[in-house]
Amino acid sequence: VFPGDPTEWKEALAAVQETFKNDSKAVSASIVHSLTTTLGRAPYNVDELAAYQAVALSVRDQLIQRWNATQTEHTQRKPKRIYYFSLEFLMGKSLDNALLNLGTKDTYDESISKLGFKMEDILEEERDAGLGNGGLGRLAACYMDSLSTLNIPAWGYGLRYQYGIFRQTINTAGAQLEVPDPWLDHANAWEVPRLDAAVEVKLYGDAVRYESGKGRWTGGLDVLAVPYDLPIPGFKTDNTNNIRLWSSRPKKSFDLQAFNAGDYDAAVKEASQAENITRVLYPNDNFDAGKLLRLTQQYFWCSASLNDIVRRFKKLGKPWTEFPEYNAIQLNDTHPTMAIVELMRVLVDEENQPWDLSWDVVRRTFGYTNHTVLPEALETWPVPLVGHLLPRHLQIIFDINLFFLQAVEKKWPGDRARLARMSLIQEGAQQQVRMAHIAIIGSHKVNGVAELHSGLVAEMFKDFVEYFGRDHFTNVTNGITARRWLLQCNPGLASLITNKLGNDDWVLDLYKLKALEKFAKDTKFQKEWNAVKQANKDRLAAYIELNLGIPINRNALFDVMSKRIHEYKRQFMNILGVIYRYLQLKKLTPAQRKQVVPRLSIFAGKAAPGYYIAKLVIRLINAVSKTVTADKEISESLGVVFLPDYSVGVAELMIPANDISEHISTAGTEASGTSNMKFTLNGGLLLGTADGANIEIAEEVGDENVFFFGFTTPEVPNLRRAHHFGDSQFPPELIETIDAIRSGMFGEHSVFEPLIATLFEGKDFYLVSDDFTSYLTAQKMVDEAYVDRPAWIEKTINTTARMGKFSSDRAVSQYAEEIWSVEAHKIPPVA
Ligand code: HBZ
Repeated sequence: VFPGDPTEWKEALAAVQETFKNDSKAVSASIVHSLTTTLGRAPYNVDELAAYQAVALSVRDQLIQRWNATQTEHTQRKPKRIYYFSLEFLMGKSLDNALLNLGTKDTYDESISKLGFKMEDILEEERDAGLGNGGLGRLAACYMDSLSTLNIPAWGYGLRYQYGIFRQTINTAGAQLEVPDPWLDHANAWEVPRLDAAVEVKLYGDAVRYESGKGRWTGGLDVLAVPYDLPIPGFKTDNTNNIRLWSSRPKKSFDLQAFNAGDYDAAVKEASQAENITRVLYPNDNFDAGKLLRLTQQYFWCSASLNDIVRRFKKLGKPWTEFPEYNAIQLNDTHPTMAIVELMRVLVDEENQPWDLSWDVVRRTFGYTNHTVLPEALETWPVPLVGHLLPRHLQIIFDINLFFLQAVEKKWPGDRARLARMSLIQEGAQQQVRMAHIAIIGSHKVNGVAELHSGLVAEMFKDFVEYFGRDHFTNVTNGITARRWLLQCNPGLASLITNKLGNDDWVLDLYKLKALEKFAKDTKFQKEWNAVKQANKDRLAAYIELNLGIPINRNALFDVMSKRIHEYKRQFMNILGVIYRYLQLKKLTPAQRKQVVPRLSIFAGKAAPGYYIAKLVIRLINAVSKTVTADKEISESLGVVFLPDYSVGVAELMIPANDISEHISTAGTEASGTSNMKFTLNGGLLLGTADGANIEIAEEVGDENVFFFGFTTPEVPNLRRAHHFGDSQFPPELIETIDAIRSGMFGEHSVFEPLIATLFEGKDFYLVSDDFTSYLTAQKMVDEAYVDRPAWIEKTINTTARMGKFSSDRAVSQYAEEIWSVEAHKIPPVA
């Protein structure tokens, strides 16, 4: 339906379509159009940044066309939609990904070079969208890519932080310094502001209860939530989903009365309070900071997003009982749990629905994904804090709890201990709201992110398993998108694979890589495979030399460990292993040293700004790097590098260059891991513990192709007990290593004493001393295996070939089928 003259509309739309043709003339015209109009540049005055922005705007226009077509189709046909609620979307750069997904990269390449630029340089101008901490945020980004590719109607909902994850710099002492990341400073070409679709969100105020669970929330502070949309293209489909990010704004810009009375502070107080909500991403991963501003972010986001969904649903004119037939909401960890309470409030208080009906609607709508079993990461909020910010929600939480505990009591009469364990409220000096409990009872499915982890989740919440049945809990092993994590980041390997297999079907069906197995022993193919690896290593080496000034031996075995710095992930054990290697090398004669496989140990990752021990690990790595780099006797055989400011962009450079990657968490602590999948997909071998998805990777690629070591999850409690009672022995290799640190070999040792103390006074909670010897043995096996080049390359080919399971397409399909009951809905071709 067109608002005016249909012919005028149709001709105008056709003319617009004409500018989106996939030929270099049309593309040049659209780039130059953006340059000379929107960006206001004359041809003599175009630098690379402006060229990038013009290209991005041109590509964005195409995405918006598809976005419009997708949303129009969905509005008309009303398929069920999935809403992925995530406080983090770690998107990285968008241009290259969009060009590959749209299939227009070659055309743009041609046009860009005719206009006098290089694609490579243009791509480099883009800033990473770092709206996430690590695995959880990047998983959300991979899933959005798969949802679009699989033609599943889906929206992501998140926050538009003004400052994403901090930039990490390293000072001369080797310590991490945090620098703000004002990523929006150069306007963001990928977002579409929707000022007309802003919604109001209420905070603070007072609440009253009426009969039968109903109540009313009054007073308080109203803030505006303004949506910014990011169109998310799929691969080889026109389907273009949406990520809607909310930005907070004051409802009224300032208080004129206070201003006129000369009280300037008060005049702007409310305004800045509102603006602060989406100012900055909390830089913790796997840790609950428990701050009022964080809870405010969570509620602001949940309320705005639900409001949006409810508004859309009401337009359908369907009864509330059918809400779950049109909407599925997936909670990415407990961060969006308030959405459960908010939907109850909307249904009961505002839509006047009965309590039981509302609770049933809620439970059929939500699904909850758990990403951790670490106790320090499980969210709880002090009851007084919740009552202060969200008075009505606190009442609703207590009411849900009352009904729930009555039902538990009915099932297990008199079991007071069980009631206390299952309550939504944890008793103690200060009452706390347990977000995981709300998420579990307010959802129809709870899932962990790898087989082992999902088992641990079911153990941790065993009361809930007994109450709801084992079916309430399930597993969906994580996955990664092969579009970004092979096709885009490793074009050399991607085209080698495509040429060998005769097509690029593997991009849409990663199991197709299996066909590579039959070439694993083929000498010619091995040579080509290895040449790609070497080129990727050369590229990374050049980057390190340029940025850090550390000379790199390109023939070394590249051993990469990049992820957030955490005690449970045990970067400490890795660097202790590196020190031990260094000490052994020092004992050899130059001739003997020549026999040893040269090794380059590369580390990258950010530490939470307040995480003292993690920051000491970074200092130790840099201290070791400094000593080893300065030791000319050793530099051929060992290199140690800490690459600063790990990000999606840096990962795209490091991952294709790995010979091995390390995933060495204490058994039972890493929920899944996803970089383990990225590294192995890119022709590297996995060195790891029996933890998270490592176990499933080993199952798929074969035990003979991974290097596993260390104690297993069931053994952990006994080992910890032994440390507690002082019954554990430290292996001599570890003593030798610690002595070396204490000798001052890596600078003033007192700096590192608190880190060393985690092994002693800290009772070695993460069991470094227990796993150290087997870790060194595994490293030795890596060295030995690497010498036999054909056998090594065969292993890496077979590994890549068997990674099909770890595609996010498989994971998302599983969610769609087993949790969301949502089907693909292909839109008609756009042009
Ligand atoms: O989620 C990670 C897990 O540690 C990792 O094993 C898993 O593969 C990945 C995807 O499922 N968890 C996180 O990344 N968690 C966070 O980043 C986080 C951020 C803020 C929080 C808590 C956790 O408040």
